[in-house]
Amino acid sequence: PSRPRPKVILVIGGPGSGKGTQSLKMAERYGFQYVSVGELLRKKMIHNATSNRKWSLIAKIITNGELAPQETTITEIKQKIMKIPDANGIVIDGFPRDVGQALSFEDQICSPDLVVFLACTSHRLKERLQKRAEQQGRPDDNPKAIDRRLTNFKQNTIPLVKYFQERGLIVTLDADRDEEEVFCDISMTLDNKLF
Ligand code: UP5
Ligand code: MG
Repeated sequence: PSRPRPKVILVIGGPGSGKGTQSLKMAERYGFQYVSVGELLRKKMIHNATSNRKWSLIAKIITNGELAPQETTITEIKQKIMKIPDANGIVIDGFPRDVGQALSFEDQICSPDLVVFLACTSHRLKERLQKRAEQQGRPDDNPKAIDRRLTNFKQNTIPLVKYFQERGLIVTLDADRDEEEVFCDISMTLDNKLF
């Protein structure tokens, strides 16, 4: 008999809400493959920005904290997912960003099994990103881009969360707490809803 399709979990939340941190923990505990859409786009833009006009434009967009074009993003995700070997599941970090992207993902790739929304106060988001900016320096961790990322998130998140709520796919977790506390809720949710 053919194997069932891997479970697909989407992790959404504001910039600095812990999407990367928690998705990696999920991948480790449940043997999921991990896909960070932001990382995918950043790698591609660094490789291609000097030689390719489309990607040099996208590099500017991302560095300013705006969203890359939807079709490019979907194409990148599709290519990445097709290369993934057999897996229990796939956890996708930082996608979708708005309802249009959600519709396009469902149309072109698949319906998610679960959406995890990491809810966090703006104050906490800023605090975490400022701290990270001092240590690492992602191109979009500057004050202006952080503000753009927060504004974009606020504008798009309510309709997106509502969209997934209406389909009974989303769990909202309080991500304003310690990493371990948040992950404890995530594992309880996954154990209950997916296995
Ligand atoms: N940290 C994490 N959890 C903590 C906790 N519970 N308590 C205390 N500290 C905690 O965490 C951020 C920082 O906080 C880290 O230093 C961590 O140690 C600490 P992280 O796990 O990195 O949070 P995350 O939500 O992943 O934050 P990130 O900055 O990555 O979020 P963004 O949404 O801004 O970044 P992403 O990479 O997803 O997207 C970047 C850009 O790519 C977008 O702005 C956009 O330009 C582009 N993009 C698209 O265009 N389309 C897409 O579909 C996706 C991305
Ligand atoms: Mg991240």
